[in-house]
Amino acid sequence: MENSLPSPVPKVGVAVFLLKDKKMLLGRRRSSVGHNKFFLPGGHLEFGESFEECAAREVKEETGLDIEKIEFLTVTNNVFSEEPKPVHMVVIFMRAVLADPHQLPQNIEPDKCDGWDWYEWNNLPKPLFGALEKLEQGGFNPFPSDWK
Ligand code: IPR
Ligand code: MG
Repeated sequence: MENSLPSPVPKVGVAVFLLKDKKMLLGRRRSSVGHNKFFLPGGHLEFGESFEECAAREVKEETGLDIEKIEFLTVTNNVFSEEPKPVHMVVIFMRAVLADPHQLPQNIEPDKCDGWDWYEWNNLPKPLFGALEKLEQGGFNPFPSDWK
């Protein structure tokens, strides 16, 4: 029998632009992929899940927040060859708002994130995780055109 390791396969992640006033929620990652870089709440798509279900579940698991008006925005294809081991991640970007605007984010998974805070799109903390950096540098705007 041939003694070879299975080939790595691309993974699917869902990230959420959670919008509030002129800001969005970001945290500094403690996970091995994107360690120390700022990114949106989100995580891996589970078997059978819709993008909307994944977005709501990941935001709840990581921040304790309930979200609504969840909608698809865009997708990026990312190969992180510089990570401890190479990772190929297709990231589905969703947009959402707080179900109750008075909710406050909690850092429910402190092993994965330093903490959550609200940042303006034109004044984001650095360094950004590559998938988000790509969108920012490409001039992407996650806010609806009629956002007040
Ligand atoms: P989990 O699923 O643990 O939240 O994974 P993650 O935060 O490393 O997310 C990976 C997919 C992201 C980059 C959209
Ligand atoms: Mg996550």
